[in-house]
Amino acid sequence: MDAMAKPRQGHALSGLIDLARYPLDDLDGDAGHELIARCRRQLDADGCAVLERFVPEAALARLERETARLSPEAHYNRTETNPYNSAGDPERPASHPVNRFGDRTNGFVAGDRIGPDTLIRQVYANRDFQRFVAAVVGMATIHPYADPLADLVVNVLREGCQHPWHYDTNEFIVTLMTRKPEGGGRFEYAPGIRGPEGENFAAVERVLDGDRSRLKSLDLRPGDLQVFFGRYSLHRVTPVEGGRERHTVIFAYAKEPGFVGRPERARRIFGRMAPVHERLLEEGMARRDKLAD
Ligand SMILES: O=C(O)CCC(=O)C(=O)O
Ligand SMILES: [Fe+2]
Repeated sequence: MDAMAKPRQGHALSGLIDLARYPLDDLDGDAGHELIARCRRQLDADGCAVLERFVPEAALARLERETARLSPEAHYNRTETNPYNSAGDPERPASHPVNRFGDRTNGFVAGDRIGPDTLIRQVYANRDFQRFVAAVVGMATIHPYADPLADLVVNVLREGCQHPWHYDTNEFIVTLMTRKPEGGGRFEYAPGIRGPEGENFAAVERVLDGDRSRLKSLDLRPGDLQVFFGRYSLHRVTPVEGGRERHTVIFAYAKEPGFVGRPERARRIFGRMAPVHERLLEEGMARRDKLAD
């Protein structure tokens, strides 16, 4: 037995994450530094890092069963959205990206349905995993959300469901695919198509019109972990084909502790609020009342 094997055996995530390939338990060692550097290079290059087979083959069936068990709890919501998640602009032509709306029908299992003993919550809560994600995205520390619905989520796409072309508002997103559909459900993105210097509407319009010249397309497999900066890279998930659902776990972290999503968003995504959202709503109304006086 080599010296490395010992701590791994005892690690909370051993067996669930391929620690030989992804030494989360030894981030300060050479292999840990090399792993973080490799992920950061990928993110620098095009805003996306994929850690293939992050969950090893032997644990995949358990993981897939877990999200399959949770998936009937998904709340589905149907919206039409443009890439900016904003209202359209009647002053601009119908072909303009702000006026291009796509169907976003999506299911989400809320975090309060995902118990502390589930595999995915053990990963989410694990300090070494958090430390690893922070290092990869270039933050000193990251914190689990204080939002009991949006902290850890299973995204369920059944036949015909998709994420139309959009940008994310979060700085980064960490996802783990646990089930792949028979067809479709491909993640496609246009790396760095916009930036702090501008929207680049002309290029975005070309993508929406079907130009694939600057697109990358990922063939994610169950067990692959993805870290993605979605603010500057237009992206989508193509419609799922066939009866097999596409399942991905979304691990949400914030720069600061205590983050809670907006109550309206909770209602839209999960069809309900948690007590913390209700409190926020009441406080907001109380503030507005005061201002009106
Ligand atoms: O499921 C994915 O691969 C990405 C989904 C996505 O773009 C999002 O949730 O904003
Ligand atoms: Fe996204």
